[in-house]
Amino acid sequence: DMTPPVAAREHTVESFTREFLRELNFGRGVDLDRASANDKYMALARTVRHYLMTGWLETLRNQYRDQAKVVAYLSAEFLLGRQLDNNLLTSNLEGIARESLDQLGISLDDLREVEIEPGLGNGGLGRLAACFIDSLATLDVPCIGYGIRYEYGIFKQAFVDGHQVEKPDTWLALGSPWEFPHPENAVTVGFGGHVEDVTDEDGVKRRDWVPASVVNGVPYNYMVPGYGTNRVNTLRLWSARAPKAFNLQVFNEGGYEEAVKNQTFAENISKVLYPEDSTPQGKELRLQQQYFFVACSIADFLCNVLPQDFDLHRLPDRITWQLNDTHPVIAVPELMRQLVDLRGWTWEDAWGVTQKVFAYTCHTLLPEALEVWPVDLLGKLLPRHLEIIYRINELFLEELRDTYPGDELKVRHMSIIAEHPVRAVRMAHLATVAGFKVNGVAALHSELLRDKVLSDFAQLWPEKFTNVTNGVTPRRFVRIANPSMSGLVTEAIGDGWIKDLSQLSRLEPLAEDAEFRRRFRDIKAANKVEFARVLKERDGIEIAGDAMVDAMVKRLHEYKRQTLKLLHIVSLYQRIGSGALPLESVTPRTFVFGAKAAPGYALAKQIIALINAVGSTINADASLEGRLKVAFPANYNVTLAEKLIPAADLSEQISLAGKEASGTGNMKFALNGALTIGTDDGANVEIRELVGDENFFLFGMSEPEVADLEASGYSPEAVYASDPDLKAAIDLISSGAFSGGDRTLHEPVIAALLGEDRFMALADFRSYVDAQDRVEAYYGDFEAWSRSAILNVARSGFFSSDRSMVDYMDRIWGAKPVKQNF
Ligand code: 26W
Repeated sequence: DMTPPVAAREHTVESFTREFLRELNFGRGVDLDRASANDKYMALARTVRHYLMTGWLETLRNQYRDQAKVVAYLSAEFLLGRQLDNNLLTSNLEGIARESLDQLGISLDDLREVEIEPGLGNGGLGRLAACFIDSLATLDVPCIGYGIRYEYGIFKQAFVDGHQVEKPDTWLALGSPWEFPHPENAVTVGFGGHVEDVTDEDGVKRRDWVPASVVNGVPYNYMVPGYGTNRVNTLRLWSARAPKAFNLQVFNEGGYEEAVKNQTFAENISKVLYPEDSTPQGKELRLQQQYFFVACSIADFLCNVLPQDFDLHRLPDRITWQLNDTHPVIAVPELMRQLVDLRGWTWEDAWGVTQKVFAYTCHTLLPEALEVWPVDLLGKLLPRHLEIIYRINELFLEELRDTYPGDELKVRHMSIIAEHPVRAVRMAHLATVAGFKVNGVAALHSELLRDKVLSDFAQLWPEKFTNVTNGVTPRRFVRIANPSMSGLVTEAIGDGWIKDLSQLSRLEPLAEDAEFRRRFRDIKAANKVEFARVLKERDGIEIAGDAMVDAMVKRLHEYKRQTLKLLHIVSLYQRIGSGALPLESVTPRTFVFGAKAAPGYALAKQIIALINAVGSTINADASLEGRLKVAFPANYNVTLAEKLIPAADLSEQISLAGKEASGTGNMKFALNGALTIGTDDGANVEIRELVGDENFFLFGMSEPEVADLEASGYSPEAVYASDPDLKAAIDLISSGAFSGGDRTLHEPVIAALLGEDRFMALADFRSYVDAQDRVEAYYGDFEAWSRSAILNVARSGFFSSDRSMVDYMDRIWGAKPVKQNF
C-alpha cells in the first residue's frame, strides 16, 4: 500500500491543551496572556482541524486506491455557515475543548462568536448544497463539492432609516483557518478569442479554440467531515488569479496597462457572489464565473482525481456530475470540448459519455428565473462552446422532427436556442437534453416541472424525470442549534436519531406524556429567552422573552409574500386601534422578519422599508402595552437562523401555491417544534401530510385554484373593495400612518398590490387571517399546542438531507457508501 496512516490523536484534555497552546505560540506567535480573541479562535480552529486530518488523509488514500464512484456536486453556491461548531461535533471534541479552554480561563462560547460565517450563497439553493455535502460525508459516500471561493460572499445588510443598505462581506479579512490553498495545482482556463480549423500530423481535422486571455484557478480545499464516521470528504472552491507568465509576456512588450488590466480581469472573476436570487441579470461576469469554476472542476477531475491512464470511456462508472440548477450547465459543452477537441474523440462517442454523466436539479418554477444566455455574449466569451451547443441542438432538433413530423411549433418550443426577444441559449433545455436525469426538489414541484415547465421534454423522455424532496442536516439544524431539545430527545430515545432521523418517530407516544410536554415547553421557553438575549446584543432589539415567536425568514421576494404577513400585522393593529379587537384578547406576539433583497430589486427594497416603518410605529405605540412587536434584525444569515429557529413557535410558509419549489426553512422549523402556517406549496405539502392536518395551519388557494383564478381573470381591486378588514389595513398604510403622514412613500408597494398583485396576496388574505385566528385560539391551549409541537418533531424525520441523499443515490447516482476501517 501507500503511506501508512498518521497516528490518531490522543483525545484527552491535556493533549488538547498542549496542541492548542502550540498553535497559539507557534502558529500565531503569541503568548496566551497577549492573545486576542481572534488569535484564540484561530488556534482553537487549527487544533480541531488537526484532529480531523487523520480521517481526511485516510479518505483520500482509500479513494485513490479503490477509485469508487464519486458524486461531484457542482454548485455556484455553498452557504456553509460557521465551521467551528460542526467540526467540534464531528471530531467529537466539544467536551474536551470546553474543559481545556475552561482550565485556561477561556470561554468556548465566546470564541464561537468570533467566527464570521462563509456566506457563499444567496439562500435556499446554496444552503441545500451545504446540507447535502454534510450528509454525503456522514453517509460515507465519496463526494467532491466544486464551487467558487468568492472573496466577498452575500452582502452584509444594514438598515438606514429602515432602508436596506448593502455592505461588503469581508469574511476573509482575518483569514480563514479552515482552508488549504494549493496554488501549485492551479488550472488554466481560457476566455474569448476565436476558433480555427487545424489538421493534425496524422491528417485529422479538428476545431481549435484560441482564447484571447487565460485565467488561473487556484483550488482551496475544505474538509467536509461526516458525523459518526471517520470519512472526511473535500469541498474544492476555486479562486481566480492572473497567470504570471501571461502578464510577463505583455510586460515585456511594454504593455504595463494591458498587463494590469488582464490581472484585474482575472481576479475579478471570483471577487464577489452575485446577490440575485431568482432573477438572472445576464451579466457577462456571471457567465465568466460559471465557466471558470466548471472548467477548473472538470479539468481537475479528469487530470488530477482520476488516475493518469484512466480510460475515459468508462467515465460514467466513476462519476456523476450533479448540476445544482442551471448555473453550472456550461459544463456540458466543456466536457464535449475536452473529449472531441482535446482528445480527438468522435462526436458520437463523446456525446454518448456526456449523456451518462450529468444530472440536473431544477430549483424553480418562475419563468423569469430560468437562465438564458444571449448567443452574442456567449459566443464572444466562449466561441467554441457556442458552436458545440449549436451542434447539440441541431442533432436534437433532427431527432425531434423525426419523432414529431410537421410539428414545428413543438420544435420551436423545445429548442435549446430561443429566438425571441434575442437569440439565446436556454440553459434548462440544454441541461434537460444532456442530463440522464432531471429532478425537482419537492413532490409538487417535480409534478409541475413534468406537467408544465418542462412538459414537452417529459413527454419525450418520461423516464428522465424524477423527484427528490429536499432535506436539511439534523447535525447543524437540530443537534448544534438546539442542544437542549437534542438532550431531551436523546434522553428519551437515545442518540441514534442524529444519523437516522426517522427514529424521531419514537417520540410520538411522548406527546401524550404531560411531564415530557412540560419539559419540551420549558426548553422552548429557554430558547426564546436566549434568542431575546441575542437580538438585544446583536441588534439592540428588545423583545419580550415569553411572547409567541412568529417567524418569517427567507429572501425577500414577491412570490414569498412578506406583504401578506405584513397585511395581517397591520390589520391586527388597525382592528385594535379601532376597538374592533379588544387588546386583552390578543396573544402577545413577536413578529420576526429576516430577509435580504437583491440590490437591484426595487420593489423588494420598498417592501423592506414598509415592514420597518410598520415595525417602528407598532413598537413605539404604548397603547399596545407591548403585546405586539415587530423584530426585523438586519443581515439574517445562517448564524442567526441557528439562534432563531429553536426559539420559534410559528413558522410562516406563505408563498402563492405553485411558486415555491420546496423551501427548506419550513423543514428546519418543524424539526425544532414550531407549527407551520402555510399554503399548499412546495414541501409544505409533504410536511402537512406527515405531521397531520390537525398539527398544521393550512390556508389559501391550491395550485389548481390559482391556475383557475388566473384563467378566469383576477381582480385585486375587487377583493380590496369586498373585504372591509383588508381595505382598512391597506387604507391605513396609504394614509401615511406609518410614514409620518407621507402618502407617497409606500405608494409603490400598495400600487403593486392593488394593480396587478402578481402573487395574489389579496386573494389569500381572508383565508390567511382566519388561519391566524385559529393559531391564536390553539396557542391558548398550551397543552394541545405542545402536543402538536412534539408531533411536528416526531413526524419530520423524513426531512433529513441524509434521506435526500439516499434518494439521489437510488434514483440518480448509483453511487454507494464506502465505509473505511479505522
Ligand atoms: C440569478 C439567477 C438565480 C436563479 C435562481 C440565482 C439563484 C437561483 C436559485 C434557484 C434560487 C433558489 O435558491 N431557489 C430555491 O432553492 C431551494 C433549494 O432547492 C428551494 O427550497 C426553494 O424553494 C427555491 O426557491
